[in-house]
Amino acid sequence: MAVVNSLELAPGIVLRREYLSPPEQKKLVAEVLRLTEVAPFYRPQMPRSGKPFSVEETNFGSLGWLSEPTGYRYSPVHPATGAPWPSIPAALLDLWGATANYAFEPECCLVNLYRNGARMGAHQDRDEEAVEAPVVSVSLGDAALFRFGGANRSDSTKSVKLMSGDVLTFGGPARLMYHGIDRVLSGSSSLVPGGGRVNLTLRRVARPQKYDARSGGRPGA
Ligand code: MD3
Ligand code: FE
Repeated sequence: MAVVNSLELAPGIVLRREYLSPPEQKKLVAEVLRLTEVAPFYRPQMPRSGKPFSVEETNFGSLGWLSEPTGYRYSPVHPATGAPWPSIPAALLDLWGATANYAFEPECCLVNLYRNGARMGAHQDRDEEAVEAPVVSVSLGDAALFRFGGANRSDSTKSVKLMSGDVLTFGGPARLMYHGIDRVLSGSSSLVPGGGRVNLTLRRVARPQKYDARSGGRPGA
C-alpha cells in the first residue's frame, strides 16, 4: 500500500496530497479529455443574470449539474447535444470507493476547466438531496488557491493551495460550507494540454433507499 499524506484541514475536510501519482494524473486527464469529445465543455450561465461563468464545464455520470438563467438543476443529458453524459471513469469510481467512506456510488462527476484567469466565486453546493453523502474533489494541472469558510457566508475563511493529484473530501460539518477558487497559478503545471486546471467533483445526488446514517450505509458497519 502506498503511503498517503492525509491532513484534516477542518472538521469534515480531508486533504490527500498527491493521492494520484504523476502517471495516474496523466492517464486520467487523457481519459477525461477523450470523453469531452462526446460531452464537450460548454460555458454555464448564472441564474437570473445569464452572466457567463469564467469556468467551462461538462459532466459524467447519470446526472449532470447545470447552471442556466432559469436556475441550477441536475439533468440526465448534455444541454447542447441532448445526449446522455458519458459514464464516470472507473478510476474515479475506485477513488470514490477508497476515499468517500460512503456505501453508494456517485451519480455526478462535474468537470470544471479553468483556462486563463478563470475563477469560482464563493458558493455552497446544495442542489443535492443526499447531503449526508460527502463530496470528493480531484485537482489536475495548474495549482489553485482554494478558499473555504463555514455554513454562513460571513464566517471567517482559510485558504489552501491545491496541487495536481490532490484529493479533497468534504463530509459531515463541511458538506454545506462556503467555498471557491480565488485564482489559478497559470503555468505551474504542464499536465493539461493547452494549459490550465481541471477539477473533477464527485457527488451523490439522490438519496439512496434504505440509507442508514449510523453506518454510512455499509452492511455490517
Ligand atoms: C466543499 N469546485 O464544482 S473543488 C464546484 O476547484 C466547486 O473547481 C471547485 O466548488 C473547483 O462546486 C472547488 C472543492 C469542493 C468541491 C465541492 C464541495 C469543495 C466543496 C462541496 C461541498 C463543500
Ligand atoms: Fe462547489
